[in-house]
Amino acid sequence: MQELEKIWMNGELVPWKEAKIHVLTHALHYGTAVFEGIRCYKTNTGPAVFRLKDHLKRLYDSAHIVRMTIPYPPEELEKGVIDIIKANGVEECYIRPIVFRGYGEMGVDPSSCGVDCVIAVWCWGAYMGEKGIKEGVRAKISSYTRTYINSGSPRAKSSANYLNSSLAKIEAKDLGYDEAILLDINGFISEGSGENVFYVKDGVIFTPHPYSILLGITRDTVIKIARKLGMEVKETLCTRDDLYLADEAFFTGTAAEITPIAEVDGRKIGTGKRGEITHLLQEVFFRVVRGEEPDYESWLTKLR
Ligand code: PPE
Repeated sequence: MQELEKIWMNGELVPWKEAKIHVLTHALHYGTAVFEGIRCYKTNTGPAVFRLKDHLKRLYDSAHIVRMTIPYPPEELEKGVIDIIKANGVEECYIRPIVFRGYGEMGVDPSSCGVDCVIAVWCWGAYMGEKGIKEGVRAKISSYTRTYINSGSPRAKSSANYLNSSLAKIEAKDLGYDEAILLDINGFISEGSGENVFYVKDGVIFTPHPYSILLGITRDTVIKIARKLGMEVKETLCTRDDLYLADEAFFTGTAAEITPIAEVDGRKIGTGKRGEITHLLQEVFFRVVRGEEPDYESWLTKLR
């Protein structure tokens, strides 16, 4: 990992190497943490954080679901994000706020452990490579089922949910694929290990309904951009056959941005290359995040 200068830790900017926690931190043992992933992009008027308020809203919602109280108001975390980007002097970065049960008593019950809060930033290029963004990635339907709505709360971006993602990702990579697509407990498509899934059929855009997925902010961004371009978007039940027979498919996520899916389980999707609608959505998306689409300016928090 390429280290930067500082990390925001419980309200202080501490040197990168000193941002440490105790080995008996509750979250390390029991996954009692919620986090966010946000990107800051370079624009003509300096760095700008994309949909910061929406990401922080989801962080507080995740904490609410897992019964943690974040010991700061949202304005303070917003300021923390801006301060930590400035302190590291970067123009573009990935931002990772994490809120977790700290050092106290051991045991599953977290109630005697305080809640700690950290915001780190680092430079993160294309999640599945530049080639993936241009040519698409190869995906595999996972043998792992997405965390069930009554066991892991997929709506919360909680660390505990990511063991499910991690197992699916390892399996997919072991089998020579780039990414996993997980089905929900009823066998319908839910999402990738760290992305939402979309496909295009006969000019209509489809994406799984919100029940078993993390409600991605990039997902919402793409839905809004597509509708504004006059395209039809349906949030519905999607099956693996729908995906196999789609004309185009793509992943969305803060880290993954918009990554085309070229192949699923050895079946080419459409031409097996980046589709036209996917390409158009990518072009508009990258203009939006770089501040080149005035209609979407309100999504940017400018640092200068
Ligand atoms: N589903 C999952 C399971 C997920 O992890 C992400 C983001 C999304 C959907 C898309 O959400 P959004 O970023 O709001 O569009 N995954 C984050 C973590 C990736 C990682 O490897 O760490 C991310 O993209 O930041």
